[in-house]
Parts: sequence; structure tokens; C-alpha cells
Amino acid sequence: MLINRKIQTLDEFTIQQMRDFPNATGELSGLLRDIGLAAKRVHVEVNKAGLVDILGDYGTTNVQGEEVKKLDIFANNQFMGVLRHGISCAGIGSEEMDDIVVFDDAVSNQSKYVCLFDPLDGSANIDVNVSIGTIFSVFRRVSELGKPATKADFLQQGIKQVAAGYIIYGSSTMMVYATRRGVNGFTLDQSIGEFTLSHPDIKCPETGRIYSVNHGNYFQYEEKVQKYINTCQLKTKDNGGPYTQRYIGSMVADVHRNLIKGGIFMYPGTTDKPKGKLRLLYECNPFAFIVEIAGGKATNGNIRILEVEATEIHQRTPMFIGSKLMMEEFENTI
Ligand code: P6P
Repeated sequence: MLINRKIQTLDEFTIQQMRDFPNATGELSGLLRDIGLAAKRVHVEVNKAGLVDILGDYGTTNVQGEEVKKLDIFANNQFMGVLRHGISCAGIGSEEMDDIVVFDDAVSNQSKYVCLFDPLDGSANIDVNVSIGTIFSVFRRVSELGKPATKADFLQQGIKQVAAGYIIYGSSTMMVYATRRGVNGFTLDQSIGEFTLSHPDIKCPETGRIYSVNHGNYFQYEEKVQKYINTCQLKTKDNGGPYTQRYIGSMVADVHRNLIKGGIFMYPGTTDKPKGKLRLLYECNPFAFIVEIAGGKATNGNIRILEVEATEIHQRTPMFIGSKLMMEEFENTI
């Protein structure tokens, strides 16, 4: 019987990557497989959310003051659980938790990495069946191995990430992650219960015709942003257009679409929220790392997202991210 070697599972891919690096300890590969396992468990619950009483508010609010949906808590616990019981992660930070959780056991304290998560981004869309996602960021610890992880392990510039990725729970469930070797996408094959390599070596198209922004805040944006939005609306076939506006209010869905098709996603600061809404450590840094590795760009309107100094776990930042040439046109708007 011929074995179809064309289909490569996430596990096989990460092990192959490890074989290509003889000095690799396998911790990062193991960490990515752990995340894939938790993602499969979240996939099951997200896919039946309409069927069981797992919808609705959990009755609490998270550190952002947002109502917490039960799936948020479930997802947070899944990712924290697999990493706490793995061998690759010393602690995690999460949108759903006020402060970092340091695992502080003999095995975890020897682990080289820490992770940050938005366990279920876009959760306000759960009840209306819009695609939602998990976003994750991986740092190598700066604290002493053998001792518990510290806050400093998490408050690093995004440029120091060793891996970052997301899972999108949509028409299919996909896990996309980047290391410095590239960006690869894996689609969940439910017939075998494995993520299988479906989008090898993802590159962000150098330009595109999609711009994504919440027009409802237009009059709260700074003049430069308003001017760029106006530019997008005035594009014709003679100057790279016409553009189309696509904004679903679920960052993972919006940025994933633009990563694959080309486009620009913007969550600018507003007069009400000068720092914008999106969080640096577990939303903007991971996507900035992924999109830059794929050939795109990501800034806060002034500097690379990956160079923004991290001062606290839940800090926010304006975010502009996408195709290289579209980002450069935005940056050159005065
Ligand atoms: P607005 C979801 O709550 C989220 O954090 C991102 O997924 C999404 O891009 C953004 O907020 C949407 O925010 O203010 O446009 O509804």
C-alpha cells in the first residue's frame, strides 16, 4: 500500500524542522504541538457553541472590562492546561488573566520559553457565528533557567519573539505560525484529527486592494489616517484600484484574509482611545511578526510594532499592518 507522504501533519512538520536543526532541543517543536492539541479541543467546543449552553456571558468581565463569554474561559484553560503539563513553557500571560501565571514547578522552571495568548479573540462574535481565533506569541526566557519565570520574560520587544501564530475557527480550522524560517499554515483534517500542511511558506502579496478599518470611528482618527482612508476610497483601475473595504470586527479573520489576499488592516488610535483598542503583547506583536516574516509591514503609525517597548502585559497600541506597498503608501501619507 502506498503511503501518501504528500500530506504532512503539524507533528511531522515540526519534527522535520527539528531534524533540520541538529542542535535543536525539540522544546519549541513540542510547544507548537502542545498548542495544536489545545487548539483541537477549542475547535470542538467552538463548533458546537450553538448547540449547548456554552454561549452567553460568563457573568464576569475581564481586565479590559469586557463581558467574558464562557468559551473564552474554556479556551484559556485549554491552552494553559497543555502548556502547564508540557515541558516547554515556564508560564503564560493571557487576555483573560489579570497577571502572568508562572508555573513554578521543577520541570517548568527548566523550560526555555514563555507564551502570551489571546485565547479567543473576537469573542463578541461567538453568538453570531463569525470566525474567531486564538493568537499566541512565544519568547525565549531572559530569566535564569531552573528558577521561576519572571515578568521580564514577558515584557520583551516583539522583535525578540521566537515564534508566533494564530488559530482561526472559521469555515475550516487553521493554525498558522511563523518562525524565522517562514510562515506555514495547517488545516485541521477532521477525518484524522490532525492539522495538515495546507499553506506552505505563506507570503503576503506585495500589494492588494482590500483595506480594513472601522469606518464608524472615522471622525475620531487623526488627519493622516483620514487622508489615507480617503485615498483608498478614491483608487481606480488606473492607480491600483478600485479598493474594497472589508472589516468583520474579528482581528484574526481580518488579518488572515489580508495576509493571504493582500491588503491593509488598521486599528488606529482615536480621540477616545489614543492608544487604540488592540493589545501589543498578544495581538499586535504576534501578527506583526507573522506578517513581517511573510514580507509585509506593521507599525503603530510611527515605528515598527516589533520595536515598541513593552511596559505592561495588557498595554494597547495603534496598529497598521499588511502588504508592503500599501503600508508604504500609508506611511508616506502626510
Ligand atoms: P471594533 C475583537 O473584540 C477585537 O479585539 C478584534 O478582534 C477586532 O479587530 C476589534 O476588536 C474590533 O473592534 O471597535 O472595530 O469593534
